[in-house]
Amino acid sequence: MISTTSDAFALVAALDDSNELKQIGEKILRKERISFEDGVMLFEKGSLAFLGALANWVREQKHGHKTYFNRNFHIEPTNVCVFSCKFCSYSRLYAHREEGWELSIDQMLDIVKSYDGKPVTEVHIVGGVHPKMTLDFFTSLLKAIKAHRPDLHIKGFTPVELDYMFRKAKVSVEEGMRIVHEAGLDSLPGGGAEIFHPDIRTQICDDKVDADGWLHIHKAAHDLGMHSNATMLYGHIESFYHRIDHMDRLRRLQDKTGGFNTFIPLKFRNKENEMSHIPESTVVEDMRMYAVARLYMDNFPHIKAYWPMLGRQNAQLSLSFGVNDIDGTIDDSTKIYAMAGSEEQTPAMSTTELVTLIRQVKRQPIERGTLYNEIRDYSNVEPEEPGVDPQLN
Ligand code: V47
Ligand code: SF4
Repeated sequence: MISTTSDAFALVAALDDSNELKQIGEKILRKERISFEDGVMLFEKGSLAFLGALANWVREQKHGHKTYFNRNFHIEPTNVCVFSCKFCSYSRLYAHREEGWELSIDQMLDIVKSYDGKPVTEVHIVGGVHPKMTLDFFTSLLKAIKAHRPDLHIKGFTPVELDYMFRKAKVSVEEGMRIVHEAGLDSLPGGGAEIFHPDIRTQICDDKVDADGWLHIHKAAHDLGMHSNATMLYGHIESFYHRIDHMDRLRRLQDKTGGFNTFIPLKFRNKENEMSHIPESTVVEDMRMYAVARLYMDNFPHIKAYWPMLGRQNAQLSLSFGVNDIDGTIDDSTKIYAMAGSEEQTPAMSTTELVTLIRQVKRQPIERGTLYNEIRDYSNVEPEEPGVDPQLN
């Protein structure tokens, strides 16, 4: 571990003899913001060791060894979708909707009820865009969940789903956000962002909400006091320039609102989709991605590795490359990544497994709520010991 800033300066000097990279490294260690060009340069020229040392330093300055996870489950209302994103392995076009699934409000409420008495704190609701699942349908769902379990944090719906619902209901973004918030929606997940730059977006997901529409919806949520996350789908046809452009748009909105909690780089997985001919990124590229994200997104408190997509060992590795959050128990309740070819075909981890995974790489496991309120520090809890923590599932 690099304990002091002077150690870090020495390390940066030793690791790289390119003057340009050294200057960027020193800027970071002085806690100055790096520029767009600096970001592209880090991707182009930064070695894994250089990026990793800096990103780990930033991570430890912000969070020490703390590594967050939560106890959550997903509800995927439908995989029928009117859109046709080329990277999506999960959706079935509306024209073939008999091949997909559509859950009723009662079925979704039954999923929530199946967690009665279990110490989950969050439900993550996300799915395809089904023309029959309207704003009214989802406000009824939100109200029903809140009536049943008021303390369960509902993180749900991407701007792709919200934009479609609001348009169909003929309400403005601001009005629509107010309606869903009042019905019980607590925060927004990060999905649907993909790559904002139109040169790439028009090639991979031409027909859904564009960058400005995505950012507008998150801004409207932040203006209501809600928090949200942001993702980026990387490792396909985008260049380093497009990745920095994407992060820069988010960084600028965050300067205005401060409403984002977490940035989540999502590795493109290539099974069973229209982009299957594109090879997946290597683990080295994945770690470089996390590291540059930590260095560029200076105003985002947290960087998350989503373990169902990355796999458990790579999620552990990412904790040395700027990541301080590995999402949650999930409970085998999402199909998005299994269908896209992830190693994790039935993603579920008990709290014991998550705690062990974090401890194995000498980090401090902290259970959090969705908004990063600390629920429990597992540093001194022996989860394997029977009887110590009756709540461990
Ligand atoms: O927007 C779809 C991605 C996202 C593929 O906010 C794919 O806490 C890789 O956003 N390869 C939805 N990725 C999931 C999401 C998310 C997940 C976990 C936590 C949070 C959070 C948000 O899944 C989509 C898209 O970018 N995706 N297909 C694929 N083949
Ligand atoms: Fe539909 Fe989302 Fe798949 Fe795109 S990524 S096709 S919006 S389910």
